Amino acid sequence: MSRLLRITQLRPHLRLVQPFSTEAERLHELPFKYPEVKGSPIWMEKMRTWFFRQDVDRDGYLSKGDFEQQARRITEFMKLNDEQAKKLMDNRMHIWKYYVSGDPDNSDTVKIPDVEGKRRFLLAVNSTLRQSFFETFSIHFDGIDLNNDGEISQEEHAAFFYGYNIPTEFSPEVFKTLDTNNDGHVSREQFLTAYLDFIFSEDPDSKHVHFCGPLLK
Ligand SMILES: [Ca+2]
Ligand SMILES: [Ca+2]
Ligand SMILES: [Ca+2]
Repeated sequence: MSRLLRITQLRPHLRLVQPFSTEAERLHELPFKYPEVKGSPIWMEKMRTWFFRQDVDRDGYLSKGDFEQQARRITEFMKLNDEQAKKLMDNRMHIWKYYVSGDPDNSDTVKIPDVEGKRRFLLAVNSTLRQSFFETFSIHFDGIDLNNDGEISQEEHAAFFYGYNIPTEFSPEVFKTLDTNNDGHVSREQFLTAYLDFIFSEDPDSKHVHFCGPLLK
């Protein structure tokens, strides 16, 4: 059973549990600075958008094929060489394996329903799984930082949007909200801060509401 599917077995009254952390792990604490997610309309809209963006073949499910397509689209957009393309595909498969971790079945065939996924996701974001979101998003950063220089450039960000089938015309505006020190690059901290805010915040006025492009109604 996949990690997200297993989330359905979590009891609704489950509350956040603060893990052990040190000052040096300030970034790792970010997910726990947000209160319990209630599933407000703005949050549901964001999650609908997030799932839809990852569902690249638009069949209403998240599957391994979607993650393969993301890698292929970015490879095409950035004209990556074979070695870079393989590294990117490995990265996407790493993320996919996280999604289906613990699944005793063939993970190629495991699919996560879009609509059900949001309900399950609400349980997940209010559990200790918050820490694993942080880890997965950090791996995601590695897959967007294609030249491995520790920062996301404007072009790499546009490729990230292209991989999700988000019109790249929206990339520059979103990039500006990520690059909070305005130096033309998005650091891992800036990326994670925005991604976590997108997933855990219910503030409709947050500047990270459009992390995955325009919200889908
Ligand atoms: Ca799909
Ligand atoms: Ca880079
Ligand atoms: Ca920056």
